[in-house]
Amino acid sequence: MKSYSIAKSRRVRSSPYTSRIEKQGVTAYTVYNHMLLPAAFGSIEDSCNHLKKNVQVWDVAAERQVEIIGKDAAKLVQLMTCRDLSKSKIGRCYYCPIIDDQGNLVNDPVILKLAEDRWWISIADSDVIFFAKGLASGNDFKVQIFEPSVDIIAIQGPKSFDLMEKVFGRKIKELKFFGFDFYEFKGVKHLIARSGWSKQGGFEVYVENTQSGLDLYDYFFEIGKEFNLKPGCPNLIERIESGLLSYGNDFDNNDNPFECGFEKYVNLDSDVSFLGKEKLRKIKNEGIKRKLMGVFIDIDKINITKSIDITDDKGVFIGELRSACYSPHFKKAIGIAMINEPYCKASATGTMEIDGKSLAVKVCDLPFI
Ligand code: THG
Repeated sequence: MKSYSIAKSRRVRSSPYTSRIEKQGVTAYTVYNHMLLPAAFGSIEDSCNHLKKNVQVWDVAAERQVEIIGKDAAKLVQLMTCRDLSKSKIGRCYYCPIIDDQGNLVNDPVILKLAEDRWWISIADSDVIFFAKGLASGNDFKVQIFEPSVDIIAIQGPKSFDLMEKVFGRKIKELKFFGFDFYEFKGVKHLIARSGWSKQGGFEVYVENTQSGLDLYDYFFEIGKEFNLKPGCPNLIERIESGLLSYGNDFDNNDNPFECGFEKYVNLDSDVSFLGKEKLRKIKNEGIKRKLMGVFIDIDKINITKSIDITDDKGVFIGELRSACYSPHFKKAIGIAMINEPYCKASATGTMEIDGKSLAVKVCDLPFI
């Protein structure tokens, strides 16, 4: 396959860590929230194996924050998500589908409650800031909405706990999953959450003091040898095996949260008000007609750049493949597909065509592992 370089510009923003990851051998970027997001450091299979056993430091500055602050901040944040945040606590992260007036998905961020009147929405790849500003303006909410200067470094993998203890001390190991607190590095406090876009365990440092963040980045690699630390990035194979969904790839604004398996984050029975609530109630009562499922594909190399139709044995459309990779764990290709009723159940089968070849597809539940 021919490869191209990416034309950088002000519009395709770099991160504070870009020059570092380029020295460290980044080989592919994607663009996420109008920013460079590393996509590979050489073989993604090797990186996946390394991530499952060791620890990696990732430049995930492209996970941008939308800060909402002011008297009506909590009201606005609640209006945007179908997850009931009325009992939410300061110092906690919440995975929250953002929903529009039609009950469709706008984003699937992690939301951090910094104070009763101050929130960060740590967004996936869509312009939540304009959605928030439109709602605030239309409802005359007393809030300020902006993108703060925050550039996340993720530390992921089973050895992340020992690496982080060495840098921040024993207390960091007491942090609960999706909790956050402030920890000091050389006299500068950093907000650190136990979270990250892998299922291998880890942390995310929300860097506000850029110089200290760069020092921290370098310090990880200074002391990381004993943990076999390597630079990395969100890994396509690991995230598909783990069933971590990607907005824009696996689902988008044409899909609703029930179709995407987000029902546990849809709270229709509480009395909080949010956009699309009645639409979601209707969708729930009528039942969904399709669902995101896992698929095994009978091929050993796959790299898709658009969705691919899946058909039944008569050639009738039954769904579409939206993400895929070769899985070393299963020794075959796996993917995430939106599958119609009645095929959206484990063991259903179909067919797909790639490069003129007809391939057998078998449906399964998510997550794979
Ligand atoms: N970290 C931060 N911001 C982010 C991401 C992140 N913004 C973009 C993107 N990732 C948002 N998408 C997700 C998807 C899944 C999870 C986090 C962000 C996730 N899910 C856990 C799971 O599925 O097991 C836990 C969800 C839960 O609370 O139940 O971690 O990675 N800062």
